[in-house]
Parts: sequence; structure tokens; C-alpha cells
Amino acid sequence: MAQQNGTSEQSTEPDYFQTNPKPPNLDRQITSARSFIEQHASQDRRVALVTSGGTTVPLENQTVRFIDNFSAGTRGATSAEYFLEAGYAVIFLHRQFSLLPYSRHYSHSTNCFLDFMTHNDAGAVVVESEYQQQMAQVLSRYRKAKQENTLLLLPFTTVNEYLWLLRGLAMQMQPLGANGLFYLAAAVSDFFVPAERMVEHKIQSSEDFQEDLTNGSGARAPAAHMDGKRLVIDLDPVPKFLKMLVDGWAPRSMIVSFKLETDPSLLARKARYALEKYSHHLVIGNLLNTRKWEVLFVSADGGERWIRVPAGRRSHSVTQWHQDSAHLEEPTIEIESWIVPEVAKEHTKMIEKTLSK
Ligand code: PAZ
Repeated sequence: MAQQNGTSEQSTEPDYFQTNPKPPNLDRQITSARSFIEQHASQDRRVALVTSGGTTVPLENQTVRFIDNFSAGTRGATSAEYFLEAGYAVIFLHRQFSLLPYSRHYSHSTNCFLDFMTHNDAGAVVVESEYQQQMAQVLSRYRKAKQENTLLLLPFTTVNEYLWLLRGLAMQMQPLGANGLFYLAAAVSDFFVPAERMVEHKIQSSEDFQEDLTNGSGARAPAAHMDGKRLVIDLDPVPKFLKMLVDGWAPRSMIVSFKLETDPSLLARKARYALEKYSHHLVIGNLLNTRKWEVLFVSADGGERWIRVPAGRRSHSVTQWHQDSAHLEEPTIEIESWIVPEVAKEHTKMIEKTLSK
């Protein structure tokens, strides 16, 4: 790949779409996005593309095994609700079966959704009284989004589907100009198996069923293959799509990316590095263990500031949080309810600047 050879990263990106197959349902997804965007562009409404959840890396074409990551889609699904509340239309590009706006309150939790229900005296199924008030509020926000057609759900599973969709949607959002916002909260794989190095069938663990990998042709071995009893996985880097997004696919939109780290001493440096490398508007840094309680905003004007919501145990210092976060109580405030209005404010400034030119 380009970085290994010291050649430009950009040269690999067009190649990516030449050499990795277009997902079969891409055109249908892009068509539905086009009419959604046209509707909101005609109403001069801002449109946020919120990405959410983790991408998978399949090891076989007929996929039995794949590499995945931890992301549940909480950040994306929660943020999408606050963008809707702030008046945006939202394209929610999410990992299939990860958390969704509104339904997230009742899915993937320790409760089964049936735990929210009961029978009334007449035997009809109703919501338990303790959940009535909160569910009524969620329901009315959900209904509003449906009535006004402000939420479009588009699923992906693999990193390949994600990249094709991101590119296709960015092109569709170009006519929105500065009214478009990219909020990239998905956990996208850094490494993948390119199509040319993907085996068709399930990798055979038994030595009795293994094949010659290259057929003596000199071609590179499949990215995932058996070497005796060992499974060897040798992945290529995913091309740096953020650069293409900023420079080519969405040059006039506001672009906000997230940076995840586990080492607190690296977070600010890595976030600033990403911002300088890709020249977009804002990087929001977060640590795996404290991401529900604190995030670091690193913006193009040089500013750096933490946003922190109160934790269950207020007596803890942030350093203690990093050491002891497994025992933190859930925050009483969803941090996205503070993140999104800040992002929207920055977006307003950017739109005003564009209009004054
Ligand atoms: O999905 P989730 O709520 O469990 O986690 C959110 C997150 C940590 C994936 C997100 O905030 C993030 O940092 N996304 C970017 C990851 C990265 O590519 O560095």
C-alpha cells in the first residue's frame, strides 16, 4: 500500500473503489438518500450524516469468520437524537443491529423489551406504569421524526460497505454546501482484507484439507490462511478516507471526526495530529473507559477543551476515573446532550462565515 512504499496516500483511494466490489444494495441506498437530501435541501434544513457502530472485516468471501470491534453505537444513536432535537435531518449510517435512535432506550439493555410491558385489568398489553412517562416522551419524538421524515436509517456491516456508502452519500450531500455536517462516530477498522487477497470459502483448519495458496503463480498469499495448524492473518491498511472526504467528496461541509484511544497520555496529541493531517474542522477525542463521562474537543482554531458530565461518584478525580472507570456509575446526563449543541454552534459559525464571503 502507498504508505509502506512512501508514495502518496491519495493514490490508493481511487484504486480502492476499482479493486473492491461495490455492495449489491448500494444503488438502492443512495437513491433513498438522494430523495431524503433533496427534500431537506428544498426546506433549507441542515443535514447531519451520523456514522455509528463498528465495521467488520470479513476473512472469507462467503463469510464465516470476521474481525469486529467493541462499538455498540451508543455515541452515534444518542447523538442522532440530539441532532434531530436541534432541528437537523439525520442520515444515520450504522452497523446493522447496533443501537438505533429512540429504540436504543428499550433494546440491547439488561432488560428484555417485554420487561417494559404488563397486562392491565382487562387483559390488554400496556406499558408498565414506571416507564409510562419516559416512553411517552421518546414515542412523541420518534413519531415527530417519522412524520417529518427527518431520520433516514442506512445499515452497513463490513468496512467495504461503509466506505462505498460514505463516498456515495458524501457526493449526494454536496448540493447542501455548508448545511451538510459529517459526524463520524463509527469505529472503522484500520486494517482489512482486500478483495484480491480474500479466499472464497471457509478457511479449513484441518491440515488434511488445506490447499496450495498461490498455485506457484507468485501471487501474494490470501490475507487469512492456515500455516500448518496456525491461522495467519496479514491485513492491509484501510486507505485514509478522511482525507478524500475533506478534499474531494465533501469540500464544503463541516466535518467532525472522533478519535478513540486507551492511553490518556496520547489522546490530545493524537487528536491534534488527526486534525492537522486531514485539515477538517473538529476532532472529538475520547478514551475507551471514560467515553460516557468526558470528551476532548480539539478544533482548527487551536482550541482544546474538555466536556465533562457529572459521574455517579463525583469525588473521583479524572485520573482516578482512568484507573477505576469500570466502577463508575452511569452518568446522570447523556454527554451527547452537551456535545451536539456545541457541534451545532460551531456549525452555525461555519455557515455564517460561508454566507459572509
Ligand atoms: O459506539 P460506542 O458508543 O460504544 O463508542 C463510540 C466510539 C468510541 C466508537 C466513538 O466515540 C469514537 O471514538 N469513534 C471513532 C473511533 C476511532 O476511529 O478512533
